[in-house]
Amino acid sequence: MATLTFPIFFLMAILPFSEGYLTYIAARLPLKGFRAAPGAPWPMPKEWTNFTEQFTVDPKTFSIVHDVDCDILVAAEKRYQDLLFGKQSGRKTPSLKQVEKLHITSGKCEKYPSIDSNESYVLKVSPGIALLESSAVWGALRGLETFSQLLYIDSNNEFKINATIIVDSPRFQHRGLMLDTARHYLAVDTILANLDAMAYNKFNVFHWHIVDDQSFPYVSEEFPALSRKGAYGPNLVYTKGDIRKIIEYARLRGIRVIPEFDTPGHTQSWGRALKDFLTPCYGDGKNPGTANYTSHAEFEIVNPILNSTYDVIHKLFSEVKKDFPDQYLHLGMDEAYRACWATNPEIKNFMTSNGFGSNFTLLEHLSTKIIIWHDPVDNGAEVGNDTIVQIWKDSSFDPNKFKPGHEYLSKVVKKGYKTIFSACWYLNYISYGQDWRKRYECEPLDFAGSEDDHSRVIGGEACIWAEYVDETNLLSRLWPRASAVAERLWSPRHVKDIDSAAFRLDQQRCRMLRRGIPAEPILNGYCEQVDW
Ligand code: CP6
Repeated sequence: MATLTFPIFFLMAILPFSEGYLTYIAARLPLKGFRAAPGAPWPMPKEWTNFTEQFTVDPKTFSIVHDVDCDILVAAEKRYQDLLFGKQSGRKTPSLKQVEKLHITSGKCEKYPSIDSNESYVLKVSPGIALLESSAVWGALRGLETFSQLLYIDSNNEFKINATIIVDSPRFQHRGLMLDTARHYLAVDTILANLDAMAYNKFNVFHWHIVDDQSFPYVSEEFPALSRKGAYGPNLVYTKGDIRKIIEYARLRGIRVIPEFDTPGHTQSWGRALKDFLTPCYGDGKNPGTANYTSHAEFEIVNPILNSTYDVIHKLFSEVKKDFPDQYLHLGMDEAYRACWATNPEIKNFMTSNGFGSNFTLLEHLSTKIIIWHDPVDNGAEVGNDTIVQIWKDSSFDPNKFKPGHEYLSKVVKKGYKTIFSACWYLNYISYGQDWRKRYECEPLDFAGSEDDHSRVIGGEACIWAEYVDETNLLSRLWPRASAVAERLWSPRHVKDIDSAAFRLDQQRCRMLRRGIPAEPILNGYCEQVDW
């Protein structure tokens, strides 16, 4: 902390400020008279020093320049030239001292973001010029987004920006958002729009729950029948071209794409194309949970005995691995209703001698890293010790208390696994009023544990299961509710003043609206300058 604070005060001393300054460290209350400081960023940076001196920005002459050769930066500059001024590039010529350009000094130009990407940056807005410095291109992307948020239109109808110093880096490395394209198909354009919204909120992982019981929209070259028989329709699929487009769009925004092919449960749609792939459940082994889903799943669990099962999984996952460049694959493993297997004596014996782990041995050849839901670990299975475990259960079936799921998190962390927390961020649950507050107040590290235990929580994910979601409501159901999760995962732990957050979030919602994301309202009132 001390080493980071020093350069700030040093810079404050050398920047020429005519009107003195006012410092906001993250989470201070906004200025009196403002509902939130104009140009307030979301999520809150680690250190934000917002001075009172203002500069104008002229849309006609402002430019962004950078000094490393990087395709990601070239594309980002183009996007942000538009995002900065929107439809208002013809605003009247400003009068005051200007900020004429944003100069980006970014280190390494890496091709794909990864779990180790460095997203830190420093941003200084001073007379004449704004400087954005980062050691990798990913920080430059985050800093550009912040810069765009600092801009506001004042009562003179001019674009303004305050003298500012921001030193920023994320609190958690994995900040994900999960979409489910199996319960309802989502058009590629909707997924791209959602990636835009993710970038506006500094999310960096798109977890794509692509197939499930209800449909199989992934087009496989190895097994074309899977989507031919398992998708909702011949056009309601994702081709190789669609997938490439989505991954490229995400890459340019510093977002990883991690596909989930959920096994051994949730595989009913696979069974439409693959004979003997699934095993029937008998008697009491029928999944009691199917009542919650749209279709009854009598044949829904992978048959773990047959060699053909492993052959399919191996070939399919080899193909998936070629389509998706990320180091990680998500294998699901949630809600594999083990009582089903237990009702079949042959399978029961097989599982007793081979266990849940045979799936993993099989995938060693693919040299992929693995994420799973926490069910197998809860059931006592040992999974590879570099497996990342995602927590979803939240005891919400107990109506008397809102239990955000830390008991599950703490158990898994104490077994030594790295974890991703999602339990309190199931955005498919909706309720009347400001339910973003509950999401905002959920603190992942709010459980008793050592520093080591806490360090194994590598981040979290907002999840939107799509039984009741399709293109008509996805974006407005997610935004700005997911923004609450974004700030919890990016900003320092002490950023938790919810009343001041409300006004900044309202601003962020209006910002998203201006940028074409139909984010729902969180407060009464209206958005100014929606035509910006
Ligand atoms: N589908 C899959 C689901 C759910 C899970 N896995 C789910 C369970 C409970 C709730 C919401 C979604 N629909 N494949 C659990 C990870 Cl409340």
